[in-house]
Amino acid sequence: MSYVDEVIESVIRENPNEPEFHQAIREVLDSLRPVVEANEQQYRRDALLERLVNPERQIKFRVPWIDDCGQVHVNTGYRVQFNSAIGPYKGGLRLHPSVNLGIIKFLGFEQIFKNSLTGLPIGGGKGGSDFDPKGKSDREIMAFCQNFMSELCKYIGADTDVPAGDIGTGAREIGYMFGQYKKLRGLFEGVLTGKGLSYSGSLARTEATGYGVLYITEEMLKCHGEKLEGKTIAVSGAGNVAIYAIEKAHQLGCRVVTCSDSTGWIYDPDGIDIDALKEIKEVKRERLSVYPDYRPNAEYHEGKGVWNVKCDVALPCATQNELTLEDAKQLVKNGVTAVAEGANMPTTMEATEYFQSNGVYFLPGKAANAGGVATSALEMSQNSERLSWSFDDVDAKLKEIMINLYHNIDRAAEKYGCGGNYVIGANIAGFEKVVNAMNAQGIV
Ligand code: NDP
Ligand code: 2IT
Repeated sequence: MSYVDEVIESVIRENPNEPEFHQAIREVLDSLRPVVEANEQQYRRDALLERLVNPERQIKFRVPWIDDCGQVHVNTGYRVQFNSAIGPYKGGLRLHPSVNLGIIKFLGFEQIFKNSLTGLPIGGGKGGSDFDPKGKSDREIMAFCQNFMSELCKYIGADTDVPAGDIGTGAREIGYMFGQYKKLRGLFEGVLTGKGLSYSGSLARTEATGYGVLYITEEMLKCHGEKLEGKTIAVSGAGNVAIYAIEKAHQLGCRVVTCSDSTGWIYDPDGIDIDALKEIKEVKRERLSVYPDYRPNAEYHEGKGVWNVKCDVALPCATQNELTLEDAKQLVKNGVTAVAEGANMPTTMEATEYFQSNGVYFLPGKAANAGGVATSALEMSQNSERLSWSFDDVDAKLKEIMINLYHNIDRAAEKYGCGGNYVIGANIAGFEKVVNAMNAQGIV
């Protein structure tokens, strides 16, 4: 059996009941086959792949907190410190009832390669909790965040591990966590990114993931002789990534006709009204069902459905495995030409393969959504030098990073005879830098 297959099998055997983690491992290792085969003897001797697929450390802890009625609840907190070969662990904190160790491990594993692709010195990590922020009061959110940080603060630090936002963790949660870290550790340092601007956050971090998705998609289309301008786009999600992907798409002359949340989706033939969407989601924290109150021409539908709408470009920006083979077939039938993953692993493996074999340009999340963590690394730089850069400076750096990233994965795919396959290109390019650093640092 090949070394890659042996390692995939051992991961499945040793980590049962973690399907998302298996999926991420399989996708990455499958595409690393040409590199692994070329170095098989050395990699086997050094147990390189075993070291890559096993987190350096995984922390699991109890998070008790008190609700507004005086009832105590207990959630589970996680931080998986996956790989620090190229820098301090870096990656978001997900707060969602679906969170379990396998989901955090899949996200942490992906983060290693994504962070490597940014070209910046950040290792891979991820954390979160099965706490559900929906419907909670501000005080309850604060109580949870403070108790979560009371334990997490023992394991993180500006030069050790720097968490940030992800699903369910936005500026409000980061603020409460930062306050608690500072109180317990007595340190005002860049221990979290996505901080508010009044306490050393970075301009453009809020926008970065969504903007980055559009910058890289524009560059990819340009290199294939096509223009992004004028395209009709379907977006899923209505959170941080989706909102700023829609905003940038409109700035670049596209029309985004859909968005969604976990209860339903919107079709707005005139283009999603970004001010209304921000008001609903960022200010009032409401469901999308109220969107037609702002835009009488728009339709609200319960359940799933954004991928049935005719579009040129699809940007899944909600969650893992939200775009299935059936959805991919419908999108191809409707003439989609490009798909870029704003979320982490939103496209199932079968759907990805269907896009690729039907000539759709496909950018995987670890490339397409890397602008968020890249800008987090820029926030770390600003914190280290105790300076704040202008919005335009950060945005220009973000754009440059996304353009370089595209060319880097494009070259890697070409080098291994898989031109245009950005899944392979991203995995190989991300892997090469991490392996180089792991080899240089010995068996640790
Ligand atoms: P938010 O919490 O801001 O928004 C998430 C959106 O996705 C919401 O509209 C939410 O709907 C929807 N959603 C979440 N879970 C589900 C689910 N199980 N089924 C259906 N819809 C769901 O998160 P982000 O925008 O920050 O994150 C979105 C994706 O992007 C995630 O995959 C995340 O890992 C990834 N990502 C985020 C980055 C960042 O900087 N924030 C950077 C790179 C990737 P509802 O509100 O109803 O739950
Ligand atoms: O998935 C991701 O890249 C994020 N949630 C952002 C991580 C970060 O550290 O900014």
